[in-house]
Amino acid sequence: MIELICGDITQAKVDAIVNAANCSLLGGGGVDGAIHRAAGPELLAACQALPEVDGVRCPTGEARLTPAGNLSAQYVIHTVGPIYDQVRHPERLLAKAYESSLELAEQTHCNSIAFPAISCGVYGFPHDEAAFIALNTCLNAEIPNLHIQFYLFKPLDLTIWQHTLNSLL
Ligand code: AR6
Repeated sequence: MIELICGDITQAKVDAIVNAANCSLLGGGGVDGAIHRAAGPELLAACQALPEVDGVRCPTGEARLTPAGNLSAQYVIHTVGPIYDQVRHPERLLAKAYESSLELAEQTHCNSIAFPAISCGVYGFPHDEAAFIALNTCLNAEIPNLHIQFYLFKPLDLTIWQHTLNSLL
């Protein structure tokens, strides 16, 4: 089941909240900053404890799991979407970011997960294209009984996601 919500993802009542992070997993602006502020310093400490190679804790398209600090969720799944105009196949990497996050949710037996619009902020992904990839990937994931929420921050994004979901169903 996919549910579309206009609002702040830090308020989501789900097992896992997905963070649109950067490869360092050390925080940033946008939704990443909001999640770290709401979760508190325990989240940053959990990220710092993850293995890193040359400062990279999570390559683009992959995902990593941590506890969620002060958030009501049990886990934060940190994933890294592509910077739209800096990679050859941004659509493949965006789909992979969603797939990697869903795999971690399944492995950890989550019943519910909340996604933001990965790469749709400073990473510059066109929102209609991103909505199609996000929703199509989730619809094809076939994880039984996983309740998937999308938190769209801006009303216009909610409209785009709703329109895209209707066209895919
Ligand atoms: N709840 C839900 N969505 C939000 C929230 C929120 N509280 N705040 C912003 N958004 P962005 P990216 C939306 O830039 O493009 C960070 O600095 C926002 O309107 O957060 O993947 C990281 O550290 C947009 O639609 O993520 C990386 O360096 C969407 O979240 C970089 O930004 C994603 O925007 C990642 O860039």
